[in-house]
Amino acid sequence: MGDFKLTTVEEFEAATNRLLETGAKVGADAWQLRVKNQTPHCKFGEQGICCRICAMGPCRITPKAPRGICGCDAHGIVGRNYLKFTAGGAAAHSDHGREICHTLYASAPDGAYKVKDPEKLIRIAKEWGVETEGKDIYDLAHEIAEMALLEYGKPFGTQRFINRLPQHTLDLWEKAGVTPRAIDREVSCALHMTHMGCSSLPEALVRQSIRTGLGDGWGGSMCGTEFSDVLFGTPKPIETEANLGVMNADNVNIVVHGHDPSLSEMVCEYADDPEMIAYAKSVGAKGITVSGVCCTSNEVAMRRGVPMAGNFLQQENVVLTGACEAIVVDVQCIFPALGPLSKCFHTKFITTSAIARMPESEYIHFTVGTAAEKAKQIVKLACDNFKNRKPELVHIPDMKQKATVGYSLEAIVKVLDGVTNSQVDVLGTTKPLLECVTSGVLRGAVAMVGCNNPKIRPDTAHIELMKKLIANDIIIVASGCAAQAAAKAGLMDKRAKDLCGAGLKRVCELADIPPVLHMGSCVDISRMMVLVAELAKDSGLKISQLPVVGCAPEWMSEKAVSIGNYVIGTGIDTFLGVDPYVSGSSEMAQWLTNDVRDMVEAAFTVETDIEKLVDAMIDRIEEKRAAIGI
Ligand code: BF8
Ligand code: SF4
Repeated sequence: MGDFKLTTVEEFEAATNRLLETGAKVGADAWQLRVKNQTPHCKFGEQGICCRICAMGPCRITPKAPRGICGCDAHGIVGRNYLKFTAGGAAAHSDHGREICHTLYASAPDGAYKVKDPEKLIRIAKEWGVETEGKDIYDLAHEIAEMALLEYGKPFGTQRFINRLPQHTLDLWEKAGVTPRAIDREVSCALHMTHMGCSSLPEALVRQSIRTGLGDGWGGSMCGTEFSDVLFGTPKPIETEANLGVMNADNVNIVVHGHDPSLSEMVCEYADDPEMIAYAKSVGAKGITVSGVCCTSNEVAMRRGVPMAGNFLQQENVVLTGACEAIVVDVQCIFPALGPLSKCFHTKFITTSAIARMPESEYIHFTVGTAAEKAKQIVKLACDNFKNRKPELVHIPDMKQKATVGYSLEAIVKVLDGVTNSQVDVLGTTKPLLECVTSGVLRGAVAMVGCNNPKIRPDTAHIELMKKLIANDIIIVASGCAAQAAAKAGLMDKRAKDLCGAGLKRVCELADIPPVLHMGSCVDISRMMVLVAELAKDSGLKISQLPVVGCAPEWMSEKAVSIGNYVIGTGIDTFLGVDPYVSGSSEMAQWLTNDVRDMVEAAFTVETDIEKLVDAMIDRIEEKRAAIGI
């Protein structure tokens, strides 16, 4: 293994503590302090039994007061809260997808946004029954973008991308009444159902949660992924680095944070511009380093190899280095804390979207039409800020790991073909991967996704689970902040193959891959859904029969709940390390962990003990293998 060694959570924490010392010197607040002020959390909120959807309340359920003023019981209140949570997540993901469709609609051969993967565009057009022969690629892009935008509000019919699923899943959905209609309709219907005096029946609320989630996963998120690929290129394996050590004290540091690649792609483009690099040198820096936080980081890492400064609970750390000239954000998962925190340093906190406005930020309204000009303005502003750095506050932890990222479905199919050298067609097939699984070389796969949450020691669950899974010959596909946790630890370094069981190690060697494959941002969990659909079709099995499970051990956001719903909705058992505020209703807990299986052949397991969680996943994978006789 040479000098390769994983970075431990203890080392992450030591680096963070050193940064918090700088923070204390300048009077900065930090999430570690705010968690203390918020603990213990409200018990009613924790159990999901507080209702404030009408002005007769708020109503809280206790043994003495088992019903709200309208008569709603704990099960109805918990169920409505759960559906609202899902709707918030589906709306956020899908609106991100919608923005990408608008960007595609504005693409032009001489504009800021071009079509970088015309083949993928043509493939989707054919899938959607659109004539492509002899058509100008930009005309086709605009036609497909408009069709995609109509998926959000079409009055009739269901989502186009669901035709990628095996017939069995479609039949199941029809029977259960969860086939997703227009994306906005599912969100809207969810909010209608949770209005005062509508649904309070757990079964109905769970059903619509699944349907709303499926509208996200097989609708809005899938549009986000597919059309980002068309615009910015379908990811291929690429080398990068991860953790705070990717920031460079000699350079102007720009950190991109958020989710929508329309902004970050442009910032990266201009940061690479020789004119801008010369400008950075003119202000005394040696160059410009762009690094990322959260999913925007995943997007630019997958396509450009831009290094990853960190994940969700590390966002304040980038400012605490004292070496961040600008943190540029678009939407989602951005701490409002960055406003006051950046004021303690020289950092410019630049917000760019009308969707995410925050106090104490500099707002540079970014639109597709003004993208080039605004991106240039942002890079220049960061360079101009270099001189305001306070050298006595600068400390960048010397901590980073190498990572190979960029495993889109297309890339996975291609690299795994190297294992068996079977024939591939245009998109390729998942047969080589299936052979590895059926032969037992690989026991199965886990999709590890989601956030950090202070309720779990940050990154511990991700890293410990991954270590044990790969040691048991279970390959991991990861996205979002889970993927960044893996990269920071070193699990996306190809040398991590030595931590695997003999079977997975062999696959890593033959295919030249790390044991944890970076599949992208959270909208890219749609890539995982297409992968399982392909595996099911290629094997003739049902999705629910595949030895594959999902896991979000440190999740925190509404988006994660929407994802959870579409992952189980697609037939994949999902393991959560944080309870989705349903412990206050035995009926809701029963529905989500058991009864929902009758609708979609999969359910949630909630387990806060990491050891038990990983063992439960391994057991489930082995049960599934035994059931199909492999
Ligand atoms: O969409 S994993 S903290 S960054 S919500 Fe957010 Fe969670 Fe990170 Fe990406 Ni996903
Ligand atoms: Fe209370 Fe019912 Fe109003 Fe909810 S809807 S706040 S339970 S009265």
